[in-house]
Amino acid sequence: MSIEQLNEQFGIDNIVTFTTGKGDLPCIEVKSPLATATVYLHGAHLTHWQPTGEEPVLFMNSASWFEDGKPIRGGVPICFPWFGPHLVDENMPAHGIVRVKAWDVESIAQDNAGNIVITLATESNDETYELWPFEFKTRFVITVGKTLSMSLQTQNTDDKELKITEALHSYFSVSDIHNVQVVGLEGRPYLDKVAGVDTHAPDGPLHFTGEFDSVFCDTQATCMIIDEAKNREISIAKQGSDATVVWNPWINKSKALPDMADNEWPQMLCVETVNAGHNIVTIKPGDTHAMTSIISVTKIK
Ligand code: TA6
Repeated sequence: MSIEQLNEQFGIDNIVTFTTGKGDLPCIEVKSPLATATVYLHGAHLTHWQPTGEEPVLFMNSASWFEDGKPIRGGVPICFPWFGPHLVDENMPAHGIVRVKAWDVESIAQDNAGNIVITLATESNDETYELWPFEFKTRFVITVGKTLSMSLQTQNTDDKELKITEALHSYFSVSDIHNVQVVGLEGRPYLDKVAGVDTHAPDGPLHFTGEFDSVFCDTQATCMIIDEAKNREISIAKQGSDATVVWNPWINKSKALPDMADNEWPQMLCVETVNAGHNIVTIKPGDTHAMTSIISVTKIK
């Protein structure tokens, strides 16, 4: 559909507009009294969310690609139907197959509370079947308001079980990674992917002094990013998710990533809503599984 057709069918006057974004990719611009947001149809990728009266909550990297076939780096990449590298074939794309697909718009509406509810969808086809031989339909429901809700809903349209791992790989904007902390994972066991060891979090909040890439399994906890310099706490609550990943690439990994600016890593922190590691999701034929991340921001003082 053209931008004009998308606006005709799904636009909401002065609040929801389809436009041509970076890389000439089509995107949805939300400007409501409650918040602003930007969602690219490429990968159903939310790149911006800013509640009224707050600074932008998501980090967008200035060197990100905005190209067909390549993932956007920043905002909320959708990792599905696998998280991380493919378990057996290193030639397969990292983090699955849908973050580089063009998703379709299923509906856009304003609810009674003034939130904008955007439903995007994608489903299996010959191309995805080559990469992952299963039939599925996945919807991404984004509710944009003073709070952000993102729900990844996967329906098994196959006649055999689906086994998936998945993530809402959210990049948050922070003042300086050296000066923020994460609460909610105290004392929990995790896989430290940098050191390659299983270990335990400290009893207190997480602090960051170097590259941090950790998978916390078996946790449904709400996490908080405490950012005193920005006078805010970002709450990451979740449903249908049994793992949380925390990531900052630090200086060397940033330099090694071709689509990451060298000097922006201090301003980002990923706290990801995940099912991965041994937290694998099994979906029976005909069933639907939902994983939801609910983001809210409060002032510290
Ligand atoms: O979620 C953390 C992680 O798995 C890291 O290991 C790093 O690979 C990051 O995702 C980014 O992955 P990407 O494929 O987007 O470069």
